[in-house]
Amino acid sequence: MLQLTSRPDPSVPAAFAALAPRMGSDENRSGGTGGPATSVITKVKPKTKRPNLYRVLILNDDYTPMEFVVLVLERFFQKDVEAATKIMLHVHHHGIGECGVFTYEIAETKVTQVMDFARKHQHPLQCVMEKK
Ligand code: TYC
Repeated sequence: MLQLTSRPDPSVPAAFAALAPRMGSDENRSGGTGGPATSVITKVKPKTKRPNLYRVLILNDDYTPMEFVVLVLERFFQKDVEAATKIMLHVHHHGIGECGVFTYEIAETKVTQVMDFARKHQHPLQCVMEKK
């Protein structure tokens, strides 16, 4: 966005802008030097940023019961029984699979919840996160 400084600068809080000496309409033409009128062009950068996203993955093992993995996917990843079964079978056959994609703190919480739940039930199920 291009903007002339004769308009309020959105990056300067109003309280500070109010402290600056006000220029009369003739003063702004030359700054009192008798020189030509000048304008400073300011670029205002839009400040919205997309968050970093993380995949939460579960790993296959030989001991965790299939029904337990389906329960994990239903309980912590809001999957219905069909979607959960499909992910569980994908992991069973391919070794790893995606449970969901989340911002950092949510992904970290999911990993902790799954690991705590698996440990409590004495299953070796592993859950990890990776940056997308
Ligand atoms: N391979 C396990 C079994 O045969 C099932 C399983 C699926 C375990 C997915 C972990 O993330 C997993 N009982």
